[in-house]
Amino acid sequence: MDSFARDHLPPRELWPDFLFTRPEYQYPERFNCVSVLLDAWLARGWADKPCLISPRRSLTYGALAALVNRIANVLVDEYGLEPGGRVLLRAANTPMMVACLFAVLKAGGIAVPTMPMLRTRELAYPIRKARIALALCDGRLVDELREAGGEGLRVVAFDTDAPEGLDARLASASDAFTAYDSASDDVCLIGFTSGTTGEPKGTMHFHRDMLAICDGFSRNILRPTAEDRFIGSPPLAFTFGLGGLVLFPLHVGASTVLLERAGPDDLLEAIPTFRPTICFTAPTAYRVMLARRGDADLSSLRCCVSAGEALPRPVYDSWLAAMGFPLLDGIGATEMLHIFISAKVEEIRPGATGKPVPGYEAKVIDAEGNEVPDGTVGRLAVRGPTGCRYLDDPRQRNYVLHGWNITGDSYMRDADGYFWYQARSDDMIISAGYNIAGPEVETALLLHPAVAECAVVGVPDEERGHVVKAFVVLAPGHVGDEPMVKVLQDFVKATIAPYKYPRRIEFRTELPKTASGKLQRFRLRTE
Ligand code: 3UK
Repeated sequence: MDSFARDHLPPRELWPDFLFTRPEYQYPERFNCVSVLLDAWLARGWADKPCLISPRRSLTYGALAALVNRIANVLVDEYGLEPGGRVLLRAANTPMMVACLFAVLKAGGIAVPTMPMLRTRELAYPIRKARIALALCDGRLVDELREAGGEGLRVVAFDTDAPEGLDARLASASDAFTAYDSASDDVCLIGFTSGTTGEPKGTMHFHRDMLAICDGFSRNILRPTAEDRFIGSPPLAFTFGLGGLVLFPLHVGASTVLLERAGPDDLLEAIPTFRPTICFTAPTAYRVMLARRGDADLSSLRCCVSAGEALPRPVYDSWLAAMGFPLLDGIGATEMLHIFISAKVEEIRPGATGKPVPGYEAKVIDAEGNEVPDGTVGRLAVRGPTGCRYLDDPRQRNYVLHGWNITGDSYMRDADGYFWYQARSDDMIISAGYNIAGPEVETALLLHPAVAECAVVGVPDEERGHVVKAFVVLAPGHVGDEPMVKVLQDFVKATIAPYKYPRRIEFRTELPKTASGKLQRFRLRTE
């Protein structure tokens, strides 16, 4: 047994509190999450039911289970994977990516999924930090990984005809494999944060966490059935995607559509073809889908989850008007594995994120850690069945305070217990004594037809401390000149409280984003 992950968990006193009181979070002391998510359906006689669907290859539950077993046998017999061993995974969202992930977990290993768009430099960090010696990689993406890993990393290609690739080994491997009997608190996943600030952090998650998010947000808020078909954009290396596109569907015996490219235009093309019922993507993608949908037949959809960034009220309103059902907003974090505040469709309060997912507790605190009265803006603190455990990282002390996870978001709770997002705490702008939430100004700007994208930050100013500055990408056909600055400033003043208007506006052709598509406002702030 390789104890590296266990040995590099934070010291116990820096762990968040874990709450398991509700009946759905009672897990046995030992189990392998793959047995519950995959093998259980075969025992039920569902081997022929569709599971993974993709344009190139689709797999039933039975076919996926057999493939996972073959890969697990090769991992153990040929590549010497031991329980606790880390395996880096690199691919777009494909059936083989899912099969490899489950094979690693089933053999007791620890999966470290990475996004296909990461380059050599960005891959080197997780390889070193998580001490990874073995990688399974889509054959089309091996070059940069080999360069990043050097001598110490064995890279095995998959989805390739190459004789030394994984696929060639599978033919002779057995399709039977007994799951490693993991402890419910054995690490099975290290998810690296997308790094809106600083170096990525490795978040460690246990076998029980894979089920806790299914029994949390999915079972209580999303409520899918075996008849549902999932689709969406987030990479499986982003826990938003892992949960929404793999764990949630498999937990209920549903099917899921995996797309290698899943931008808004790709979704608009795929939805009429595959007729999914549930979609997971980011608010910006829903906004673009609405604008470009034309006469695409989206009628198969019954539920759409928005997370990753704040859902602007105008996007919520126009989606509801156009589609007849609301976007389901939820805030999640890599540290928490998935969504912890959201609302059932029938309990949505437009503009608010929602209430804590059953099993989670949330509160709003001040700088000293004291709870503030309802209606006051402060820092969000949460705890529940999942929580932050960074891999060997001093920043654990910033994220966990007195057992509560501090997500870095500013929130306000109303008298009915709904949580209202304000901004990332770093994106609250204090200008001449006023608190201004950058995202609120962005929402106002986005209502103007000339604005395609924007980011609002506070920049230092002698007189006011900070002033509101907007970086704007204009829609095609508009010119970023002085009159346009005035037009947009007047528009914001007429839309929200005038003191919030952007005193400075700079036009750009694009905005800095992370690999998972989030705005990197800190880069604009520090330019
Ligand atoms: C922000 C939101 C407002 C917020 C994630 C769902 O985004 C995810 O994880 P990350 O670690 O980022 C976490 C931060 O993103 N955020 C996420 N959702 C919302 N802000 N409204 C939202 N609905 O600042 C949070 O602290 O990349 C989302 C599931 C799994 C995830 N990992």
